Amino acid sequence: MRQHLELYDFQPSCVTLRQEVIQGLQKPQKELPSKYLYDEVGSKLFSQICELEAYYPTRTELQIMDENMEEIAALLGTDCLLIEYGSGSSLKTRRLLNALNRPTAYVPIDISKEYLMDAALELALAYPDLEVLPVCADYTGDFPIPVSSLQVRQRVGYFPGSTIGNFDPDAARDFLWQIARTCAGGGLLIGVDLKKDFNMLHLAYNDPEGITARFNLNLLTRLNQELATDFQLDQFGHYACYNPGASRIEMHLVSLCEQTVHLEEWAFPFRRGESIWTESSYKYTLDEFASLAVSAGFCVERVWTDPYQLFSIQYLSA
Ligand code: AVI
Repeated sequence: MRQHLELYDFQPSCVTLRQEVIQGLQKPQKELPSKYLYDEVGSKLFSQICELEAYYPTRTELQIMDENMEEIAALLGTDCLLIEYGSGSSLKTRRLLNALNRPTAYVPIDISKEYLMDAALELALAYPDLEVLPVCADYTGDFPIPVSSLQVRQRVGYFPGSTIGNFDPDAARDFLWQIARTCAGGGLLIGVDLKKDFNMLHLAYNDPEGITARFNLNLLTRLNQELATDFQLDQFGHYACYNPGASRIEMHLVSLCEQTVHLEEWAFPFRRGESIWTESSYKYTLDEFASLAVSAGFCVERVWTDPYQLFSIQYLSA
């Protein structure tokens, strides 16, 4: 058993966060990158979202996975280096690792260092024969993938949860292209959320328990803590709606009054009702996603869905 895990640390600095916040709050439509929703508290809140009745993607993806695990494992084959982009709690990974025949190494990549290390350590203890190589990074960035000390037959990317939906289409293609290069000769197992009834989508991002609202507002708490901004949390509200023309959920933080927020010498005025756009979550048809995957250099090998076609898991070869 490996008692100690080496961390490959490429965590973006506070300077990057500060720059992106200043840039984003100066835009006519204020915006903040959704990756900053995932500090330690945000990651925990997101795990709670995944348990919600209203949030169908997680349980549907798990159900599809469970029903098709044998076939999925057979496609991935033996002796692979599994690279998970945005590993979070690595919950789905355990099911995959249980089914995989002799996975050799696992590279979880996440931006939240504490969360990553906790999850990686738990996994290393649960799978003593697996080489766990945690990487703290913004997974869309440029960083080297650690080399396994063991014999690896192919690299397989794992990107569940339809996190690809949080990328605008051009950025999604660029990111998939980057994975296709990293995993050339192997493939990518990816979860993709599908277009559906608008009301179901609305409920998933406006849960009655208010966890998604807390997740969204936590971004402002984080900025107050890490950059000493002076956001008044009770003066902003969570707002999420589906934009059918753009095929995406848009999540915002809406200013409930006229106010000014400060970051050092910078002042950012808000009108009442003006919002900060914090996240997009694109929904695809199977054909739309196939075009995207092909344009990024992948070949769609296999698609699994649930009986209501709410969600899909796809294996793309690179
Ligand atoms: C991580 N990602 C796929 C989630 C989604 O559904 O877009 C993030 C999320 N935002 C609010 N609820 C869940």
